[in-house]
Amino acid sequence: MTDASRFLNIFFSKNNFIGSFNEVQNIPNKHLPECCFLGRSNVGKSSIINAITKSKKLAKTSKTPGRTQAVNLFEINKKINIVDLPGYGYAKISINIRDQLQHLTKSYLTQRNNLKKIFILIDCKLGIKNLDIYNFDFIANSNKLFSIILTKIDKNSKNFINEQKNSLFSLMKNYPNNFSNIYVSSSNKNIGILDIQKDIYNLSKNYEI
Ligand SMILES: Nc1nc2c(ncn2[C@@H]2O[C@H](COP(=O)(O)OP(=O)(O)OP(=O)(O)O)[C@@H](O)[C@H]2O)c(=O)[nH]1
Ligand SMILES: [Mg+2]
Repeated sequence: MTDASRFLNIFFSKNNFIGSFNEVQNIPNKHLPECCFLGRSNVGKSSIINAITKSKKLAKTSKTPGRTQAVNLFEINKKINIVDLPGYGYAKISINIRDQLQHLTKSYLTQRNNLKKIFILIDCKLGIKNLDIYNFDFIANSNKLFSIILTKIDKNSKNFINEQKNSLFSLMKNYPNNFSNIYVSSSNKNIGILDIQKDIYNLSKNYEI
């Protein structure tokens, strides 16, 4: 383990769960910079938060899609917030709840002023869906920054991962002012987690490590 990864693992393991919120105005900790994890249900948002924070059960994960149904706020080292958002695109959730969750997510993305960076997760095997593109457009129209994380790459070949990455890079030409980076990750195998930790750490500071 390198010094940088040891340092970051210690930084991120000082974490705590602040709460689950259904109204944006009730979310505390506005004084800290914040990043959030957005993506389809079951893409691995809660799992990657656990991988980043080196905590097995900080964010609740599930084999059943639709597990996270509120804005869940975690504070890291009293320096930065991480937010786990409800997933989208899960057909078995009632239309009523789906509308409520969509409204909550949209208000969060547009009204949360300390939100510095949005990580949009895409399941590498499934690739981009219409709802993902809808979210890229929505975020670009809200003048926010985002990076993409291709998840669960332990299930895919190197060639396939590169093809997915390249097609995403072409699509990102449409978002020159908002898109920053593409990460490839596996929470199960701890792949790509260090680079995401560095990115989040840098958001909590104004300099690069
Ligand atoms: N193979 C593999 N499976 C993963 C990985 N990350 C997550 N999973 C599995 O994918 C499923 C969903 O993971 P979650 O982290 O709960 O997904 P989520 O995006 O938070 O889902 P919602 O809360 O429903 O939106 C679980 O069964 C995880 O074990 C990974 O890197 N590789
Ligand atoms: Mg979840």
